[in-house]
Amino acid sequence: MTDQQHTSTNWTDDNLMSLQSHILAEERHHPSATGDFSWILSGISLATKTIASKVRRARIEDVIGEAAGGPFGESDGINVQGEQQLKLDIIANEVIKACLGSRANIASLVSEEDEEPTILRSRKEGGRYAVFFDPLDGSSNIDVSVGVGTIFGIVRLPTIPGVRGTDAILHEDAQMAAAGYVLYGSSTVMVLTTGNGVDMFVLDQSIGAFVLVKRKLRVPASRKIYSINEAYASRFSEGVGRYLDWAHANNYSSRYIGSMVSDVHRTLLKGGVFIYPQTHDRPEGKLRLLYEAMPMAMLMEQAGGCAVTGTGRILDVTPNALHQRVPVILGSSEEVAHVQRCIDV
Ligand code: AHM
Ligand code: MG
Repeated sequence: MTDQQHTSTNWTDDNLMSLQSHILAEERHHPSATGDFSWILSGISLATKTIASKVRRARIEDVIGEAAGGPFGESDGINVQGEQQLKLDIIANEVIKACLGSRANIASLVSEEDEEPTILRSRKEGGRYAVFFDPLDGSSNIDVSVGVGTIFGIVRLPTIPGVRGTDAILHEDAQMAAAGYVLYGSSTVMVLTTGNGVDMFVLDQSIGAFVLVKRKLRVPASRKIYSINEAYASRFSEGVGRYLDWAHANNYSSRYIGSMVSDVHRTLLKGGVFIYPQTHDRPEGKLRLLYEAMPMAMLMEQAGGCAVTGTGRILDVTPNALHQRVPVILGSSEEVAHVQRCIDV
């Protein structure tokens, strides 16, 4: 092989690359890297592999259905949003907390299933990050075997004296450093960004590892697909109504699974726009800012797409509560622009 051939070859494209080796390789490009991400992501990898196996065995192990109090912990079966928890929601939450609790650099965990953050350690004790997660998004679809997922965001906490706990998590200087989701679908897929593009991994069950299948994923700039729960049309704003009229007149297709991870995954790979807007009865929308909207927004922007609330970028929203909700419009840049144009009229 000539020198020319040697330097132009991207060796890793042909080689088997696990999530772990990928993160270590990425960190080598940053001389100041401390190994923080590899440590946290190995915990997320372990947790999501465990959840994947539980999701696949849910019916066999009889963990489909609603949670009650008792054997599944302190919960009375209703979460902080007032929503009925399913047994698997609680199991997935416990698995993630068990896998991340001992990671020395995590200060706190924020979960959809817990009213308060789990504070693990202070900054003096090494806690520099918060991890936000929705342990099992779309779990109401589990009993019909539709794809569900775990969404996560890793947030670098501000170093301001006296700012700790929930105040640090909600502080405007808290920075989303990494985000991703794991889709438990016909295959188990992890989509991840650490701020340097978006990479996709598939869980190879035979070796028990997430394997890199696609690096630097780009969302197509346009595609005539919208994804929205159109049954709520009479409760949408005029702007969203105008967009739907425009989309109908322009031969768009509709695709809505009702499981955010699946809908966003399709949008990322095929293009289009995913919309969960505010409705008259839910003026803030349904999806939660910290552990649903923000991680998906970071992924979409890193893949070249857009993610907005209708009044600005999702990533520019300063949170005011752990379980705050926001309207979500995300996907291909041109498709998001069409929605925005109709809202702005
Ligand atoms: P969950 O976190 O309670 O599972 O709710 C979030 C889910 C999303 O996955 C999905 O996009 C949305 O709720 C569907 O809501 P709707 O049934 O109102 O269309
Ligand atoms: Mg959710």
